[in-house]
Amino acid sequence: MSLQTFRMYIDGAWCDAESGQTYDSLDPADGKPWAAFPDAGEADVDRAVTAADTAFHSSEWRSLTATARGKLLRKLGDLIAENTESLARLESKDNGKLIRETRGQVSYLPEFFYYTAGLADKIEGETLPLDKPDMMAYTIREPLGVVAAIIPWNSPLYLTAIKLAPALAAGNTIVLKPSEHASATLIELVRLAEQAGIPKGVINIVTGLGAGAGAALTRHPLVRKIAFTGGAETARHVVRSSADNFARLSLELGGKSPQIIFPDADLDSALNGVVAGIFAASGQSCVAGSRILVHASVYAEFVDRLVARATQIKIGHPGEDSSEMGPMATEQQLAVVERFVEKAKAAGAKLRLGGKRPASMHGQGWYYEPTIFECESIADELMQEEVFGPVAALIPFTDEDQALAMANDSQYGLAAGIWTRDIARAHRLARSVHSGIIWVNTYRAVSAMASIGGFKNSGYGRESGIDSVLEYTERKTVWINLSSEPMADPFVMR
Ligand code: TXE
Repeated sequence: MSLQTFRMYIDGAWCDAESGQTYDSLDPADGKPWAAFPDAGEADVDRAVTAADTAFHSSEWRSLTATARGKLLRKLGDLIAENTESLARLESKDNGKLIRETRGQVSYLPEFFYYTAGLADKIEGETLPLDKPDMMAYTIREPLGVVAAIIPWNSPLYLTAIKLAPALAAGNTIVLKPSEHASATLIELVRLAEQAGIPKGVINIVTGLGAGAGAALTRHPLVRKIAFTGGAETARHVVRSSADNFARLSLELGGKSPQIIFPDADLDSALNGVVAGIFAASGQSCVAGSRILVHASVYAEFVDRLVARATQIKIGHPGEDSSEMGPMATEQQLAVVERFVEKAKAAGAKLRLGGKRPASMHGQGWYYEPTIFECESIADELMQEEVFGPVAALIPFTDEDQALAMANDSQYGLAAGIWTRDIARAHRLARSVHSGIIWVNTYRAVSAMASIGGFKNSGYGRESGIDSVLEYTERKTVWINLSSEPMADPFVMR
């Protein structure tokens, strides 16, 4: 079967890599190649960044008012809304995520563009109450220049929307680099941006491998900001690259998020929250609730109920509406999960469910069963390391102090779920758990109005929400001398 071919978009033109090289994308549901993408090299990346820089300084882009930029983003949101089903199907094919999930994500995607479009003309400066009566000063928020957006494979459209919309709302230009494992939907997004009338060079996309196109992009001297979502090891390369160009950084790096279940919680609801947290998207979610801390008085009952519930999960082709868990997105990620599971077994963690590929999907791609372990210690690898797969690790706690200590005993700090009906306890823990998102009696809730981002090794910077546009601006201070006196002694600071 011939492969579907995609092209990159640089300076308003669709193109191949200068070298003519391509890479294949594999369908996680059968492991077979289905599409080919240009494998961009240094020269292609340089062309894309130069085009973005030229567009940034062009009168066409600079003379657009912030309100007009907002209108372009709204138009792009409308076009996404008109193409929800095809985008959702494509993303499901590309990264193996359930069509139920991609449809839900893409249906909400326009909201990020509408909300951020509204922020474009509300980027305001301040007048400073100076301690110098003869002077006044005010500030202006200016765009940074070329933004490099490095996107992973787990939720390409969503993770791009929360970078692209604020970058453009603030007046920057952008070069997108999708993951080599899931590049297709970002190309379609750029096609819609072209239709929306976004001027040439403002959005560019280079497809390619991380060590090639990704590294060339993040170290390019004209890049002024890098917005990165991905793994911690790759982030370290990106941070080192930014030592060359001093680009600003925002990093969202995943986590090992705790779900804390108290005995007074609605346990039916907590059960669903735990299933959503670790088995939705086959656990390939930055906010996966992968360590589950349960009060000792309900621990045994909760584990049994979780095992019973997870046994019912319907593993199936991601494109079928009835499937509840699809494959892992890549063969490498499946191997990562298998390695973690084997090590946990060898270390003596108690396997309660799964721990293998499902026999029902034999020979059909990269599926893995919902897997449940009981751990002895919060120091166990499964309690500390991000697996990024459908592997839940449970442990009992005896009181709130111990639950808090366990929750914070982590290198990560992205999200946490707290399940209790005790309102004071919920607020106490919301204050003291070190993570960027706290969900009380819910999990995996997302809104354009709410920021996401981590503490500790989960990264820094915030995306989405009212401040997201400010992350793509720099403050400038303007001083005005109000005095009619000539400027005095030039050798004294004023
Ligand atoms: O991601 P990478 P990988 C975590 C998860 C997973 C691990 C590794 O634990 O097991 O990361 O996943 C580009 N310079 N998350 O290896 O490498 C790459 O091409 C510049 C958490 O697939 O981080 C892709 O576009 N760019 C996460 C992007 O970085 C480089 C989502 C992410 O790939 C590069 C995914 C380089 N040297 C994985 N090397 C989350 N936070 O949701 C690679 N890239």
